[in-house]
Amino acid sequence: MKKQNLLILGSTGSIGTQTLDIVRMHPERLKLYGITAHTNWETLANQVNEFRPAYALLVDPSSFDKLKDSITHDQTTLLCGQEEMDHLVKADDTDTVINSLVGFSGFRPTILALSAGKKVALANKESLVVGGELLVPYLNGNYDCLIPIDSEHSAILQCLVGEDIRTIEKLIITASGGPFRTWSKHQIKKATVRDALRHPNWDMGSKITIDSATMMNKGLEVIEAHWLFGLPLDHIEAVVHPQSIVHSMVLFNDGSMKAQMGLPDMRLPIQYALTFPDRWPLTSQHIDWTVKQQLTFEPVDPDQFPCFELALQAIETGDYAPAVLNASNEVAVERFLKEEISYIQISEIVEKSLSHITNSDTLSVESLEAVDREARAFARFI
Ligand code: MN3
Repeated sequence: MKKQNLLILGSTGSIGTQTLDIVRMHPERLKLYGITAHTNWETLANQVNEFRPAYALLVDPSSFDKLKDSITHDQTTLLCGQEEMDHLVKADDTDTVINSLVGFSGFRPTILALSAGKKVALANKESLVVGGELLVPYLNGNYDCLIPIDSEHSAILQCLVGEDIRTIEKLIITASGGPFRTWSKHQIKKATVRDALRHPNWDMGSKITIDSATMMNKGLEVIEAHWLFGLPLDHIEAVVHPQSIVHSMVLFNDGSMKAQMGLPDMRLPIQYALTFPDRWPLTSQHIDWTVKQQLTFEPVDPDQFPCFELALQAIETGDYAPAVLNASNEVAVERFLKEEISYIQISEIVEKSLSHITNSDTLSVESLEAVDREARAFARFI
């Protein structure tokens, strides 16, 4: 059997390192062709020494010498800089691009990979949130070329195997509710960075953990589902499910509802994105049905999570609004993590950015990048 050649964009992050766990478990079927990191040269060096991929790329030039000096063999070609990433994405030997870049920077590689006919396993939800309209033409109405790693969307995809898309009544995306689910509005006003980083069920990067606390993440995921599954917004719903066991659900037109369940473990959606529509074995923890289990569901409280509402408004406005939403949120989260602004100012910055920045140009990669820059500059100084 021919091995699947993988290129992991962002191999040193949470999704990247868990993807490498999957590669370790299936050496007979998966081959690491290339890995890239932004600045973390030490972890990248360890990965190069262990896996000996054909290529390794560090975006940050200032640490490139340190990376070179840490490599113990000569089987890997070392590259530096953003432009080289484009070549790796399009390379003949790349079968699958695992895009686990954080933020809007992941959009360009996604569209490049799809246009080059590569399979994309997508953890970078911003690609779809910001540029969904430009990606849709590459999807050809099937799910083989752009496969979500996001656990909710992976759950939906797993529920849809064997189903006719026209029979879908609703997609129901579950949300843990984050650390502030039970906090009053008054308490939330005083929330610190430490409070917001304390996610109850998932261990993830800091950007997405803050997005989970504000529930911006769930808003982005509704937009992501809208483009990925080609359904209008009124067919997509979010529900709070604090145990994070049901990863999402699909309601069909005969009233039947399918759910995909499991203990939270990102390795499952990562592996499924590589094997879809097949399943491979994965050693993991299972739900123990011999002890009492309680699964609960509650509606999203829009008052408590203004970011969720802002995301829905942005996709309803369409055009550049999701790009403004995403860019201003990325900056606001950065500023919150640096303790420059308070927790509630995250949604205020996003709201102000949405009402200030508009653009009437025809949608293109370049115009989205221009709006992204403008929104970032705006969000940085208010
Ligand atoms: Mn998710």
